[in-house]
Amino acid sequence: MWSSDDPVASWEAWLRWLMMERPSSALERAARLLDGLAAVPQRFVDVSGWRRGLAQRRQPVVPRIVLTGDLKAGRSTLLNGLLGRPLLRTAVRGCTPVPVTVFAAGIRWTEVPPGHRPPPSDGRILVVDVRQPLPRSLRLAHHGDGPTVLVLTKLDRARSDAELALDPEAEVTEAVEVACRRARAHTADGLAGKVCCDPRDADAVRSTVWPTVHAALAAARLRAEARRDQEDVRFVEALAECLTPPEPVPWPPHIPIVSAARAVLQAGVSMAMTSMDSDAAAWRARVRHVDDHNELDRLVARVPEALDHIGRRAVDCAMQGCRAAMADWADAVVGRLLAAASWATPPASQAPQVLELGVAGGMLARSAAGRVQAAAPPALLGMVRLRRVEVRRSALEAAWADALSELQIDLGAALRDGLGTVEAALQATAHALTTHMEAAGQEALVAEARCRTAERLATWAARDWLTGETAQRPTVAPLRTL
Ligand SMILES: Nc1nc2c(ncn2[C@@H]2O[C@H](COP(=O)(O)OP(=O)(O)OP(=O)(O)O)[C@@H](O)[C@H]2O)c(=O)[nH]1
Ligand SMILES: [Mg+2]
Repeated sequence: MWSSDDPVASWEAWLRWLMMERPSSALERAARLLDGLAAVPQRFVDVSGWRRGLAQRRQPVVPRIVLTGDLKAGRSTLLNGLLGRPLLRTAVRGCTPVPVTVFAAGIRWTEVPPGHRPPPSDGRILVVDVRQPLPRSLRLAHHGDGPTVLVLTKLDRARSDAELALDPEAEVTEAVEVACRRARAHTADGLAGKVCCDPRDADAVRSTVWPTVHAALAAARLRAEARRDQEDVRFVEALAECLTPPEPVPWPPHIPIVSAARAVLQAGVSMAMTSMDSDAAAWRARVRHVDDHNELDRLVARVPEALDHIGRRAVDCAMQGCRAAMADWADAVVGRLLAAASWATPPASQAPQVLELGVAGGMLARSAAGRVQAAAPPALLGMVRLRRVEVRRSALEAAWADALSELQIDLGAALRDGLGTVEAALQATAHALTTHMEAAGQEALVAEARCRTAERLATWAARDWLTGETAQRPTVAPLRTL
């Protein structure tokens, strides 16, 4: 059998064992195959699931027999009599309103009241009250092409009903014939047996009805066995199909870089714009509360510093946004790589390559600052000083808004110029991840290849067995060179 110490040698031993000891039935072969596959490490077949299925297949065959007929004919009483145990309730008034199933004597018995959808069956017992033989329109459980046994009951009642007739026995015989005719009309290939009885008399049922039912049920058992054989064949065919190895996944898988780079950059630009909006709004709020020239002068003097701060922070935020988006992207790439390379272990860290967009936020801010100061110069002298402070303030606010929107445009354009840099960073990250996965998976890959080869050979051997055909020997890479 397989041992992880020396897989090649033990695989060969296992194969020899597999090939030499040919079991007789398909299920036995499947069982041996599953035992063998269970010992192969890293298999792609769910052996335990198949084993469970196999265990179910090995349960004894259970024929399905349906008891049907008209209401109150004595089905439950008959079944109790046949089995020698009071398994079903019986009563003078109707008491089996829906189908009832019991497992007894290796058979699945189902009592089906007329008019109910019948379960699939291998044979049928038609229980008929001889005084009320099945009406033509009655919907009965179908016999499913299995044998039908007719059991006529309540002959004692029929006899007492006919007591005053000229020839009571002839009248009962006539009733039996009518009942048989009607029963045949409800059966496609004639009756496999017919018997008259009082089902309440359990001894008589065992001695007279059971032999007839038993003889007819032999055909039902054969049908059940044939059905089981078909299911077994389907099981084995499905197993053989499942043993076909999956298509190999191309390696390395394609990783789209250009679209990813755009998305990464866009994430950075959005972060930058959001940061500029909030910083600019905070500065505007400060300007709005100023109501004297000196204070306004001080603010105008600090415009370059404020814009420089806003520009630098925006670039920092852009970098943060890009890095976060790149980290998410790297996670997704690792997921893809892992899906393609089941043999590889994920890298310990998926940190993307360092990204430097090289955008100088401060420099862009300086040129904007000049425009703001020109619109609202800090040092106002003479008549200009007499202007109302609100007028100066609104000029400053307008110039600030213009400068900010220009700064945003300039910064956005400068960031977008960095697309090539982002692409290169993503490319480098993808390359690093792929290389890592390849290196980490080298050993596992060799083991996997051995297992695949082993499993392929097993499949080849197994299919030969299972299908009974001589499968062509697969081309297998020499194990020792892998
Ligand atoms: N006199 C007489 N009574 C019988 C005979 N067979 C059954 N019975 C009685 O008829 C009644 C109905 O019997 P069940 O076995 O419940 O009949 P069923 O076909 O299962 O009836 P439902 O399931 O209720 O439709 C019971 O009281 C039985 O004892 C018979 O041959 N002669
Ligand atoms: Mg009943």
